[in-house]
Amino acid sequence: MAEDAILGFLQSNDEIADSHEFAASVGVGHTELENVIKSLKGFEIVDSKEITKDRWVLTDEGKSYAANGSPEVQFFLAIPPEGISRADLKVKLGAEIFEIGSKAAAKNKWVGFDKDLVTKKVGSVKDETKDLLKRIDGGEAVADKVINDLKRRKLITKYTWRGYSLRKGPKYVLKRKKAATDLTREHLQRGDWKDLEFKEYNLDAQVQPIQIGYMHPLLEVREAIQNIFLQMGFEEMPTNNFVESSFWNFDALFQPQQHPARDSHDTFFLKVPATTRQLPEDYVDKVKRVHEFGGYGSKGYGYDWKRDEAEKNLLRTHTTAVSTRMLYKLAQQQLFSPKRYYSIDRVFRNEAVDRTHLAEFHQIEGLICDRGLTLGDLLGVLEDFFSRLGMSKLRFKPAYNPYTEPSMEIFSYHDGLKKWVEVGNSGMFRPEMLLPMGLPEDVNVIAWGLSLERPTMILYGIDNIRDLFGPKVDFEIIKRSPMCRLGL
Ligand code: FB9
Repeated sequence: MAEDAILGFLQSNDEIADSHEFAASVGVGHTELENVIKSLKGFEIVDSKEITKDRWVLTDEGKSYAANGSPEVQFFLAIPPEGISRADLKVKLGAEIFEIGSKAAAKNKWVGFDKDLVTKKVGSVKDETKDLLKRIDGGEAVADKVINDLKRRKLITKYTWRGYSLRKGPKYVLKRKKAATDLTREHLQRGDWKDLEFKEYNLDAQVQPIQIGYMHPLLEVREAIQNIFLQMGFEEMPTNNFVESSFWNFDALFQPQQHPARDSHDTFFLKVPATTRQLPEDYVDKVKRVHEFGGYGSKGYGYDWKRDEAEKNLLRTHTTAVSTRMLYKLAQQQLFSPKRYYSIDRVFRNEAVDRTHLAEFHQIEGLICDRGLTLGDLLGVLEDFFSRLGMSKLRFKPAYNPYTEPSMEIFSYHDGLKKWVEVGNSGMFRPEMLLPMGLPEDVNVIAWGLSLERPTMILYGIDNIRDLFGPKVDFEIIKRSPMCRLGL
């Protein structure tokens, strides 16, 4: 109906100058007319120009004065010939009109105040404010001085009127062909496809956000890094045990029982169950001996190793505890076979928390177990692994881990941050860790680790770890987070 009205009017008129007036004349809402205009413009059936007009409209207060008179006139007209007390006049007018009206009426010298009595001082008054408001409401132009005064009193406000002027477009028709969105079997059968107008594809149309699941950034990066390990021939270790014994988390890695990391200030120990139920006894004896007396070329630590210390349960402080279990299991095989293992899972450390650190994080760990591996192999696999993460320039710095020798911190130059960034730690597991397991003497293990949170926060530009992990994560961030694109 609106469309026919527009096309019909333009057949015999050059222009529809004001879409608001036209909408009113055909009895439709301007929004409905606006939608029809946009559609007709999209098919070039009409040309439309957006027009804006600023005009003054009355505020709610202004409308009330235009209807009931200005406060000062209401104040004047409410005074009887014999006068009236302030209190009675306030009740009659209401506090707001009384307060505003009394000031303006006194300023205009229309009224007098004798103690509590209010009396008229003139016979009649003219309500100029009301007249001006009614003229503005009718669209009449008034002097700027008047506008400024009424605007200051918040009786009028500026309204920007948006509308359209319309003319025939290059593809004007009196009656638009039905716009089809799909070519159907019926169209082909009937043959009326020849007369159909097909809607243009609007490739810029904003699609409705679809309510689907969204991958958390950590899971995006985890999946990408898992794929890197899998492409490099690594298999995943079973890390589905957050609770570990101190034996597998520390002792089996040749980490001495006095090591500060084993203190409750750095480690979460369990109260229930406080101790592990079973350990591989013959292996425990070998671990005990290597700590106390050494062996395999090592002099050990020379302290009394305590089993009850090894039996304490804790939340694993690193996934290397799982790596140790896997290597021990590998060592029990009759025939040694080389392995490449990886894991990405949560570890827990009782350390101070801040914007980038929580008491837990996801550790990424890779290890290769084979005969004759050297530090060169470690450097090579690190170059390969990190280059797939998009980090080609690596530098290595000697470091210390209780269970690896040599050990190296890994640094990469980050072009975005324009600085060298520590991207992980690495090393070769010590013989005191590997030989008590029963691995052949010529077998070495090269390994490295990094966190999942650090790369994720850098890749997604998140500077507070609480925006990434924990109860305060904003799901909108997750919905908006792009796919993870490593290595670019
Ligand atoms: O992840 C770390 N940094 C990092 C990694 C990637 C990255 O990518 C960006 C896109 C460019 C950016 C930064 N780090 C290791 C280094 C530092 O962040 C460090 O301050 C914090 N470290 C954690 C532990 O700190 C309590 C990160 C975590 C870490 C450290 C060491 C290991 C694992 C995780 C390990 C190991 C290891 C060593 C030898 C044998 C087996 C495992």
